[in-house]
Amino acid sequence: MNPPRHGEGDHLKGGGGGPPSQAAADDRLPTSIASPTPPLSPREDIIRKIIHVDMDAFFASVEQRDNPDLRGKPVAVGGSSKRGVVAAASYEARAFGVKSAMPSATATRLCPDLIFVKSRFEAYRMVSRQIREIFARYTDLIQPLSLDEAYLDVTEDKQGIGSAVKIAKAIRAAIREETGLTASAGVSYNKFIAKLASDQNKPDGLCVILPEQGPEFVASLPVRRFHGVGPRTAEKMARLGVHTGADLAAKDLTWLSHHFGSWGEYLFKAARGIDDRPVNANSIRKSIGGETTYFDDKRSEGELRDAIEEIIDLVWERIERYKARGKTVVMKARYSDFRTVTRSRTVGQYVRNRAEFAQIGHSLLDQILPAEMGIRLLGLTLSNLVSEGALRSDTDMQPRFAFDAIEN
Ligand code: TTP
Ligand code: MG
Ligand code: MG
Repeated sequence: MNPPRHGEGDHLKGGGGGPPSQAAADDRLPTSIASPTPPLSPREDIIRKIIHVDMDAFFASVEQRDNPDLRGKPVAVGGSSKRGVVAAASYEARAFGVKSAMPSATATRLCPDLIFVKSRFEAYRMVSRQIREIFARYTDLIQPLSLDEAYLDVTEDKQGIGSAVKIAKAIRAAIREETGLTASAGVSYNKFIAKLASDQNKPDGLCVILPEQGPEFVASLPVRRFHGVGPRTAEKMARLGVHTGADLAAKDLTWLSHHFGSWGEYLFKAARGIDDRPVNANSIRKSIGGETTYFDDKRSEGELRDAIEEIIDLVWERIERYKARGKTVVMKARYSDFRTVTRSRTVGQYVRNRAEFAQIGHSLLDQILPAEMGIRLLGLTLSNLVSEGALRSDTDMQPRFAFDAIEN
């Protein structure tokens, strides 16, 4: 639906060196050769083949697909009210600077013709199920990060297709064919770079980064594109004179640990194109939750009730997706002065349905009402989990509504 903006021929831009053809490129992502650089993975003799797939302007594209009147127009999914926030923006809207997590009022100022559409999670979930089913044809190692994206480890070529790039192409074609939507894909040797690569030629793009191109590719990018570096971390880095991957790679581990704590080691490796994290298909999790950081602090009971409802939707969707059963619900609230409080309730029986979960959520909110000051973050977590099937961890799951929640 979105016309390809970039030909696949330029998929290696930013990768450094002359872009080899895709076929040639893929021949050089070997399944098993001696590692040319320090350990790339716990198995030093294996270079993994990782694909990161991410749908283009996901919620907005689904709305444009389902309502032809919206096609080719600037569309925002989210509330148009004064305090609403844009969840997703169509690429037509992005041309005006409209983007996810922007207050709707700002978006309207930037793009007066912007069309606001209410979210329809059922439709997004349906597409999410479809794409996961497509992924599963090509690999059993799938780590979803959110409804619209996942890491796939295709080192073991389940269908014998012969190359990671061919697999990525087949997946993109199947998604287009079966959902009527476009996805972008990044192909590389680790998760960190594959995710950067999927973003490189969006929308409807493919980008391959070979092991020898990794460090140079990372060096060329602004740090704000790194997964986990939100606006606040990017600002902090800028204050420290770190703007690009190259700036980051110039810092040693001691400096990084001093400024970024336990995150320093990850940054040290990432800046060098190294990421050992495996695609985590089925780790057992102990809790499931979600939280939102707001642009405008919320204080009135009405605002807070609306806010908790949104979080109930977000978290209940995850609970259902993982078929999680738990007895304890924890609410977290952070005040405008950054003080964080939690309230929790444990029930005798597992929380069975959304209504029950919602009732507990609101009763926890009651405990902090009237709010003593504005609230900048709200979250709910279901813990004390008993698995009803394989529950997987989403420790590096992207916050969907928050934009800086992973920075803490
Ligand atoms: P993203 O994949 O981050 O964004 P996107 O699919 O809209 O656009 P892109 O082409 O750049 O990938 O998020 C997927 C969906 O998650 C998005 O369509 C709406 C939702 N979302 C929010 O609700 N709030 C947010 O802050 C973000 C970033 C996403
Ligand atoms: Mg997306
Ligand atoms: Mg995404």
